Amino acid sequence: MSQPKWWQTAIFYQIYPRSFADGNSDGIGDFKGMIEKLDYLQALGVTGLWLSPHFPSPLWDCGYDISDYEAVAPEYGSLENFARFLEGAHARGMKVILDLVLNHTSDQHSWFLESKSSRDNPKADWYVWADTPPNNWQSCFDGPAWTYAPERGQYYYHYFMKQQPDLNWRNPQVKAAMWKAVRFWLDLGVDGFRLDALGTIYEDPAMTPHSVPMTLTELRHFSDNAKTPKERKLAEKYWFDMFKHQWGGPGLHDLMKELRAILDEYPGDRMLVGEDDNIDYMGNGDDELHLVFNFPLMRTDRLTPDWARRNQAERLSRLDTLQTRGWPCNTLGNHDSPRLLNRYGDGVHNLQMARLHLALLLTLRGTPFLYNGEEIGMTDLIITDPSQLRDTMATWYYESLVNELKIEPAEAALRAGTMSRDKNRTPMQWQNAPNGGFCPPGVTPWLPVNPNYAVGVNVADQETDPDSLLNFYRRMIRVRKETPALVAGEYKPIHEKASKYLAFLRFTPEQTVLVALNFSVKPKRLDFSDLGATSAQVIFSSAERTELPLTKADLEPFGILIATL
Ligand code: TEU
Ligand code: CA
Repeated sequence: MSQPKWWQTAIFYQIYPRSFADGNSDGIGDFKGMIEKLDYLQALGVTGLWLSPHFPSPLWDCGYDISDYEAVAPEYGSLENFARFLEGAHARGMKVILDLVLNHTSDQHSWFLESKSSRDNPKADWYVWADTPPNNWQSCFDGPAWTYAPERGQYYYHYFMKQQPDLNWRNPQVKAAMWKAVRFWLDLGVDGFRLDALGTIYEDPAMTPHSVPMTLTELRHFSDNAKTPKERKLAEKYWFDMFKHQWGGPGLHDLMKELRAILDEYPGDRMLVGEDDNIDYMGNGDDELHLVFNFPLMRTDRLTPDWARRNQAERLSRLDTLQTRGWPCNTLGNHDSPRLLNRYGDGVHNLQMARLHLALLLTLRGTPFLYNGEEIGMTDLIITDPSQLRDTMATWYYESLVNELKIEPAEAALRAGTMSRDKNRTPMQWQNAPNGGFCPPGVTPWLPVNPNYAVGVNVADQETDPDSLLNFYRRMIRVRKETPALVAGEYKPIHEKASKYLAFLRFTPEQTVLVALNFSVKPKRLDFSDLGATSAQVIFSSAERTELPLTKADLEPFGILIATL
């Protein structure tokens, strides 16, 4: 492989700005706090930071409803604070990519306020307007996708919530305005962007109605109650059928080529990663997105050797078909999904499994993305008081369960709290102190802090404990960075019939590494003599060992073994 690019060797860490570090004690994360934590991030060993939106927003979608693309939300600080943060990250060898929300703006953005004011203003055609709803399309957040604007006497389209009107990307003025914002941040030295929901940018021009015999509420409730594989399969089909005309419309490849060309004008290999798993959006591998996420790896309640093997076979073979051989990108969590400790744990061995799953993520081929808080084992906090929810998707669901489906308020509150993304966005837990050390006692954080900060789930307690999850993450990240075969080596599965353990090789011309991961609660004695070597040099092991007799490689429950052959 020619000299790898920075985004191929990087280990990314997603920062959710509102919940990461509060520098001015108002209960809301900000850049001053983030600057104070740059040394912590450098010590963790991550080399790429992805910031969820830090732009001004009325917060209907916690920042993904942007009202000014060329500014910093005042509660996070100033453009000057942002520049200091970027400078501090670069000084510590960390790159920074921003969240670029192209599909929609906030309904408080000046563009939308002008567009909806009449039918003939200069921005009248910057959004998707219709005299009456042309179809039964739903939003994925809050019911019908067409909302009436009395000022204009027409309906506007929104794939997400009504406070997030979709831009009309067939209008060249929209593109010009957004590319101006892209250049604004690239000129400041930002290293690239994570493209939010890019599949939703273009809808079906024929406006084809969906064929699902349900409203969004009914479908959410049906999914909630889907228990048997048959019901879950039907729910999945309904979700696909309900929205398939609203994303993936023609035009996205040309748009991504244009955006890529802008980034390629800048020095330093500025990078684009799409919030999508469609490898088609990488173009020939070098003319559209640099990366798309391997979301299929996450789409399971249980990570098993067979699941991982099949996922890698499918993804890597597809990436290899691209003209310039696409680069993989793996993740197990983000601000939209349950925290990985809960999601992939078995309820008994969650901490051991979290270590195993991190080892999987950091030994697979491709760029890994971590989510803030996973390194200390943060878990979901189910908020059962609807008035404390900040995720509008959840508050809407609560109200529609109670009002539309007449569900008992207590049950509706539990369902809403469980589906709410607030559960995996609670403030970072820095110490065993009130509010988890996120903000001072007496200050109310914007979301409640998970009380498990008091039982070891906090940075300070784990910093000083050599056996903590935090120090495991640091060791695992260091091993990954210091092992060329793990960074850029090829991937070759071995022992492919093994159902309880996953074993594979990662290799470059200079180095071959054996990775063996025991996904079972039972110890395993493995025999790798088929590799033609009798012993191997351990570079990481979850059990105390230095030498490794390959004929009798003992792996303890959820054991991790990485060795050079
Ligand atoms: O999410 C896009 C997306 O995939 C959502 O439809 C997702 O399924 C939803 O969040 C439920 O899990 C991006 C952002 O990651 C998300 O936080 C925003 O709410 C959304 O776009 C709108 O900007
Ligand atoms: Ca759209």
